[in-house]
Amino acid sequence: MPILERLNGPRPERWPAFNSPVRSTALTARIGRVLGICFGICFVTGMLSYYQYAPWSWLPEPASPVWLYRFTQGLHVATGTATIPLLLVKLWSVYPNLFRWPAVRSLKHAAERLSVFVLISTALVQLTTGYLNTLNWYPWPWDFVSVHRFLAYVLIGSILLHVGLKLPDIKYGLEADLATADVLTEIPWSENPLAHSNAGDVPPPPTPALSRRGVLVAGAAGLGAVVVTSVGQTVTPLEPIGLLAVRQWTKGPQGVPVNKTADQAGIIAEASSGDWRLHVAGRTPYVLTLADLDELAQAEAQLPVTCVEGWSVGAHWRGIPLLEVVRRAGGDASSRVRVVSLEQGLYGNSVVVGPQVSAALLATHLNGERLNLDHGYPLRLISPNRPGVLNTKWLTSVEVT
Ligand SMILES: Nc1nc2c(c(=O)[nH]1)N[C@H]1C(S)=C(S)[C@@H](COP(=O)(O)O)O[C@H]1N2
Ligand SMILES: [Mo]
Repeated sequence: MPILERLNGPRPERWPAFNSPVRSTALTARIGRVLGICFGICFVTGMLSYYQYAPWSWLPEPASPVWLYRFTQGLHVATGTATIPLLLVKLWSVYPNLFRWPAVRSLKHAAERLSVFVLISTALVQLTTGYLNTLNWYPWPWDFVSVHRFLAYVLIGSILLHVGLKLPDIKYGLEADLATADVLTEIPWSENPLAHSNAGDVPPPPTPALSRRGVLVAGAAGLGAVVVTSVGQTVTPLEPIGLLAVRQWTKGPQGVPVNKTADQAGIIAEASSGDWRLHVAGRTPYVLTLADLDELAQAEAQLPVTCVEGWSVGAHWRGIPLLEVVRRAGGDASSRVRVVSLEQGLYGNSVVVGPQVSAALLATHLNGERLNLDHGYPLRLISPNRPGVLNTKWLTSVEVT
């Protein structure tokens, strides 16, 4: 069969008897195309998120559109979640290949199998840990952010290699009709070992209960169900059916979920003390009380809180423009500003530069009420088009340089 030799190298001697005629290159290629698009979007939006998380000093993140990070991170989590059912259907559609014999038929075939092994193992770890991360659950000792990024490079590299090596099959599969016989995956009945096992009357191959089109429809339904029940964490109208969306905006005080409570941060006493002051350091240092802040807090803004873990919600804020605080300390829109929390540690401070200095707010009020202690009372940073993790809560000082 020349086309087979051309596409797949030497033909395997033995084919698994359990290979269902529902599987075909046309089916696998179609699932693979959607899976590839989802992986691609997930990779690009993931890289964008890393940039937002730690922007390059020569390219500070823009302050508008204010919803951009909310959109790209929502897309990242939605496409990442969508790849889970897609990957499972894709694996189901090809796994009998593992049982073809001989296991390695040429150098190209060996390289192909190795890249597939790396691809599958990386994808399974990446998707599982990524999904657990959206649940705000980190049951492992390593640093999620760096491991997630490292695996993303390995995964996208092995996908590109896999696509490159499989290009002729992909081309054949996408051009092939879904309904017709497949020279790459189907065992001609005459060559099937089962057909020769008992001489005489051999029953024809069983008619599958599900068509290939049926598999595609079932896969699309699985993808749709998973996405629709998880995007409620960011597409707020879908919240009521958010079975898989754990972080729901109705579940937090003042209509906004809380990632870390004041109790967990261990700052309740200091934050609620009457002695609280905001210390501003700069060319002309000064101190503000909460009463001073209230007098100044006349700016209002509609800005979303967008957590890297995938939930986001629009909110109405009132506070002081950061730029005003900076100017009083002798700085200006080009200053580098560091806001510092009462809470020490990883999320205890945030550096604001570039367009964000003019766009960020030091908020005292959320959705028409004084900030709840869990949302950062007495004062927090809120900035547009930035990951939530950079919007430091429970501020104690602002450093202008
Ligand atoms: N000091 C401090 N600020 C913080 C955090 C924190 O753990 N400590 N969590 C951040 C994260 S991850 C997010 S998503 C937002 C969420 O704000 P919220 O809890 O008011 O919704 O706060 C950010 N600010
Ligand atoms: Mo977050």
